[in-house]
Amino acid sequence: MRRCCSLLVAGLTGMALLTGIGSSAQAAVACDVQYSVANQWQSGFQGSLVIKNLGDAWNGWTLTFTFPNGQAITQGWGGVFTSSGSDVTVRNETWNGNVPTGASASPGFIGSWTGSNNPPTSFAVNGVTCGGVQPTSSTTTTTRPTTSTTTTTRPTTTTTSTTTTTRPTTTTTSTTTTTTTTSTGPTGTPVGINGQLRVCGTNLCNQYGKPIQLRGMSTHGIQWFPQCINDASLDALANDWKADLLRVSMYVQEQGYETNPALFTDRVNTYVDMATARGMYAIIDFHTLTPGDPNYNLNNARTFFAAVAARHANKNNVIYEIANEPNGVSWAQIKSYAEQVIPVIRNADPDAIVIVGTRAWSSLGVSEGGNENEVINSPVNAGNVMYAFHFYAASHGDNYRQTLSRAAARIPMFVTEFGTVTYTGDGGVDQSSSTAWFNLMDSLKVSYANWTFSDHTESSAAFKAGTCSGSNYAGTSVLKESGILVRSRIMTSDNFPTS
Ligand code: IDC
Repeated sequence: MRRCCSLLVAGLTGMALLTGIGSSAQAAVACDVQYSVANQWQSGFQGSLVIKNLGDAWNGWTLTFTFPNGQAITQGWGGVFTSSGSDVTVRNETWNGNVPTGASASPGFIGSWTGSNNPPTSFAVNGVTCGGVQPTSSTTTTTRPTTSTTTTTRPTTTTTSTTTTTRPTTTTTSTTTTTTTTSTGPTGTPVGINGQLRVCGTNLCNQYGKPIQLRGMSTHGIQWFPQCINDASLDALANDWKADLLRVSMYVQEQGYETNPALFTDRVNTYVDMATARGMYAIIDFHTLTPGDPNYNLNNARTFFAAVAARHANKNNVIYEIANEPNGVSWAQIKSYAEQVIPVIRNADPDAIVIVGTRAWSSLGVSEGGNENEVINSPVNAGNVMYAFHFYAASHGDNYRQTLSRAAARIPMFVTEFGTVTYTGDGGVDQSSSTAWFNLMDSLKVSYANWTFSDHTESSAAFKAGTCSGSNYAGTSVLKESGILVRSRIMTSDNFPTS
């Protein structure tokens, strides 16, 4: 987005300042608003606002603006949105009301539009007019696919906001590249057989309404091991390992998404397409880890999931995992985060399954002294939702297995990440604990993805170091102990019900 028309208006208010009486000057209000359309489809769009404080510190802010073409807000975040006709008011949330000089707040929203989607006008903060920025013509309209062969868009343009903000505000615009996707997986593949999944009771069910278990692998962080995700490695995963599932692990911090949203969104989309072409299910893992409160990444989550859900809405094999491992945060806060992110996904992709991370590194609270009852007693207020449980076999034994057993009888559970080693991702493979875990997950029909489909030197990685610089990924000669064990379990017959 190119900036234009920026305007600084300082409103000096209060008799004390005007007369020079009194020691505390009244606040000078000055602001600059940048507006951009991060993503747009047939009837909807995602708008982003960056409200920069160019005056004295704000202790609470109210932004007003006017839509010129009858657009309407469907859902907002990073501020409390209300509308009267075309006039929109956005008030700060409790957590972003204090904006020091030079800092910004970054609300965003999903809106509807018809005709033309021109940018809003008359931006004002606390009653004082701000500069507004028009988006450039680089935003394109995505046609929402309705048939099985579709044209979709892939982000190729990155626009980075020029303001310094407390939360990342980088936005992307889309330009068109043609790819072909099909709404059913190739015949005989896991997606070809099972189709669109849904939660039924406490189970994951296929298109025939029958419980199934998906077994597969998680990538390592895609910022670190993209070299391990390629046509040859995924051919081996699908055909040699006979995996049903690829979890695409996109860290948000640690040189991940927040450093380049467009690049990582595109990388995730590419990997999802590669899994789709091979008839595997794909979990899009928003890999929050540190900080442990997923709400820290709420704005990023909304931007990211709006983009990927719109991109994959016509597919039947995409599962969204919205927070990898919450930690040091209450279940109430995780639930609140989930109930704000899920509508963003559902708005674009209404029938997709969403997996919600649980307290204490997705241990259902156990690793911080809790248990599954906090979720059972207060489930997320949305349908088609499952809950994540993670374990590392050399660290987590019977107590954790009993927790998963009890929980799976009450709520839909999905082991989106586990290791055969310790929770460090390293150390010796615990064959007996791992076997007990595999047997338990099989008997409960709980689906799983193993950490990691990479050639990291740590023992949790399936491949020997250096494998990903070669071209052979099949068989056991390229595998370390964990890879050999996990492959031997994944490759056993799925016996998916077909009616
Ligand atoms: C670990 C990786 C390691 C990397 C680290 C960075 O194995 O190479 O340096 O992340 O944070 C989890 C997390 C997962 C961890 C993994 C092993 O979801 O990100 O990966 N683990 O520590 N939870 C429990 C264990």
